[in-house]
Amino acid sequence: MKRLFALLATFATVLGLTAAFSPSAVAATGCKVDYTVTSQWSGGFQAGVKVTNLGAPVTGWTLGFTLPDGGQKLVQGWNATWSQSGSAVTVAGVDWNRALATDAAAEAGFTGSFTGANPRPTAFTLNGVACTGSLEADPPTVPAAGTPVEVNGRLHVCGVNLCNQHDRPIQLRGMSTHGIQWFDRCYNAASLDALANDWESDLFRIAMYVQEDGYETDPAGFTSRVNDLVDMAEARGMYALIDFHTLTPGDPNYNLDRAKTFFASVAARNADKKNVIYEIANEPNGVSWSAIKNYAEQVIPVIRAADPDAVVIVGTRGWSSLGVSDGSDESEVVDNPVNATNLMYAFHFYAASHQDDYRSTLSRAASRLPLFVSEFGTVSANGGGAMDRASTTAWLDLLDQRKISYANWTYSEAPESSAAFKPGTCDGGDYSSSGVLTESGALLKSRISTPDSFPTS
Ligand code: IDC
Repeated sequence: MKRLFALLATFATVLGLTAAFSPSAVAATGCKVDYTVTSQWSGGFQAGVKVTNLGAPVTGWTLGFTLPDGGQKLVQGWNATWSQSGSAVTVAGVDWNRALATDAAAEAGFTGSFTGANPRPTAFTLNGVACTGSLEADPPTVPAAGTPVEVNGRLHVCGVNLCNQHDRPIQLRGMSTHGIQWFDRCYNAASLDALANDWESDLFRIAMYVQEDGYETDPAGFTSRVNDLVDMAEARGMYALIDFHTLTPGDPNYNLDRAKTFFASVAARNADKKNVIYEIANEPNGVSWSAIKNYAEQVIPVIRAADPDAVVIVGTRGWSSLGVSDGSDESEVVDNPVNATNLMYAFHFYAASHQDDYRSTLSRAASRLPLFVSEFGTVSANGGGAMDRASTTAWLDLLDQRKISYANWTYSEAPESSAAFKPGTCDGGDYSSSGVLTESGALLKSRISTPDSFPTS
């Protein structure tokens, strides 16, 4: 009886794999699989799977593998169509990664739950052929020539992703200024050169506080400074994220008139640029999602009237936590989205304060909503305290897997552990040597400066 059951299970597995073949797919003659657990927490994990086709080119691929014991389950996958039947997992390529030339690779990932140990899955197959191959070394990836803006051009939202001019998902990695009313002197030719050239940053977020001696005290002056910083980012091939940094009071409607005035002006002035993204409310707090949505639906048309194509980011409830910090979750947004296109939702976290429950919300929400981590810290939510390297690494691995863009708080010399530079750095002209970096700055520079893999076709 037990034997028969096992036989039936094997048969079902084979059927499951076969049924998922794309009709035009050709069997691959060999393959190699790299399986990496990128983070693990109590009862859950996240893993990446890279399958390299060592055989003839295929026009469609289906990867199969077996989860090691009854306790492991697929929760959610991305960059492919994922399904599980018993212990057999089937992963089928999607439109943009379906064809695999000889030696080409496709990458996908998933989150899973587990009990007991969490060993590697077994019996990897590509179109039914066992993946036993290995390569001496991975072929070198050649980053596309050109600056991030040259390679990617004008951006748009595609499904839950941020897409480039080739309509392919990309991730932008970069840094946020501190409040420009306080640390303006840190943003100059030398520091922007360092960000573009040494950090190889894709993104520069311009945090323009509205209160706390910010925009409300000098609308014309702050508008003009933001525009100058947009130009400085553009000249270096970086995207500029214009952040209307509302924080206290937490209801963005308090600043509705100011937002309309500000965005009408910056959107008209920057409409022809390819590098501008608008973030209309930094961190709503103490306010309902419906009030935030109402604000967004009044500000977005003002931007669209002047600049119809740009991507807009809207903050979410509970300090842009998708509601988690208020005891809610992303369902309030999924069920009642902002009535606008080309829109992304902000998700912010501080790695020492926000951990597994926030990560699982992000993992879940990322397949339902276009998300942009327009601000995060490696430290506590007050901007200080010890850097949490393990949590920051788990977060950044997750964002990399999902191609979720991010900006780190802060590219500044503020006397707090979230700042990338040591106090006094902005007195001199050196933003490049390792001696000027804090622990957080060194970690972020090492993450951001790895080569981008922007698709170019
Ligand atoms: C903090 C700054 C700190 C400043 C404070 C009040 O690091 O120097 O005194 O704001 O303006 C956020 C906010 C961001 C906060 C940051 C750290 O978007 O403005 O900056 N933080 O507390 N959300 C979560 C954390």
